[in-house]
Amino acid sequence: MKRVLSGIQPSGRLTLGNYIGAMKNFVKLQDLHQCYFMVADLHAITVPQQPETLRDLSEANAALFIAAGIDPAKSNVFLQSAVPQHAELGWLLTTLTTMGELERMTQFKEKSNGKESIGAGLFVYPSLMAADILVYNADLVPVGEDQKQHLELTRDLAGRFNHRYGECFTLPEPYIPEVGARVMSLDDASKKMSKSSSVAASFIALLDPPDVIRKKISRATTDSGAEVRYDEATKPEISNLMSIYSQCSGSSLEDIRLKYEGQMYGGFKKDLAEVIVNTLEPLQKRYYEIRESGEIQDILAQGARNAHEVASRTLDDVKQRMGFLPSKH
Ligand code: AQP
Repeated sequence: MKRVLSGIQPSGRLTLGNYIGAMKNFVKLQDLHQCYFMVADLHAITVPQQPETLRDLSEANAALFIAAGIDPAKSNVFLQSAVPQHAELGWLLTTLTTMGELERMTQFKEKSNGKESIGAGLFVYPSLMAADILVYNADLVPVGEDQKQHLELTRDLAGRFNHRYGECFTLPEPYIPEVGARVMSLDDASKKMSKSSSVAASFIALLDPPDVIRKKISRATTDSGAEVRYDEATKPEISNLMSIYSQCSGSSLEDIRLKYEGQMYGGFKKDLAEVIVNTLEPLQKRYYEIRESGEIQDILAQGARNAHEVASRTLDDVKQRMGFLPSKH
């Protein structure tokens, strides 16, 4: 049995990109491995957040994890901020990370681009992400394609620590879906679908009502042709819609191409909207039940207790190796 860690920032309402790129694999992996899934609230504050919104999104996103099929009897679901070892190991690993490594991170370049004032937290974000993973000695990290570079840095930091202080950390492997690892924006297929986008038409939120989903898909940008064919280079918009269709329906890209051969985009888009609505309907129903029941508080508390147990053992070992005196409390 391997250990699995992943998390999603409560920086917006979870999207179909988060679901296809990461959450579907969370659900798949929990039957085989020991899983830790966190609401990454400490990461979310690397860009400004309204306290009320952060609280609301943290709870809503945790409920969406459960609604999407994460079973609290199998997986540990918790808030990152409820397990203080993340932040402490984050600091220790920051001291092992070089400025050059952080400057090369494409997510930092994208998120800081054009901003006058850039928080230092955004810069050191990857060291905290490394701590999230290494504090559980995770073997596998289910993420979308955009997180691959951060995972590589995590492996480098684990190797660097082990080299300096002796074998302590497992080198984690990314676990990335073959189709849907990078779901693109509905209005611009050169950008990934993002939950923090200010353009609501660019993403499908997991809680979007059916009519909103239909409207967003019917307005999704496509090329001026009429061929439903997967080709990321020349038909990025249709390719994106096809991979969403494939991930939500289970049909292969080739089956989808054959089904819509000789048809215009309209019919394909109409069916795609229904495929998405059918995927999200049970999730939305379960979400509202969970919110109503109030059970999420207990789930998060139990998840944090279990996470704390493993994380504190790792941190004690790390601090002893680095030369800190044991603290008595
Ligand atoms: N468009 C996407 N396609 C596939 N996977 C995606 N993920 C995010 N967007 C897509 C995956 O979902 C997880 C969420 O990670 P995160 O919340 O730490 O931040 P992110 O990667 O920056 O995701 P967002 O939705 O774009 O958030 P914001 O807008 O706050 O930056 C990761 O596993 C990610 O790969």
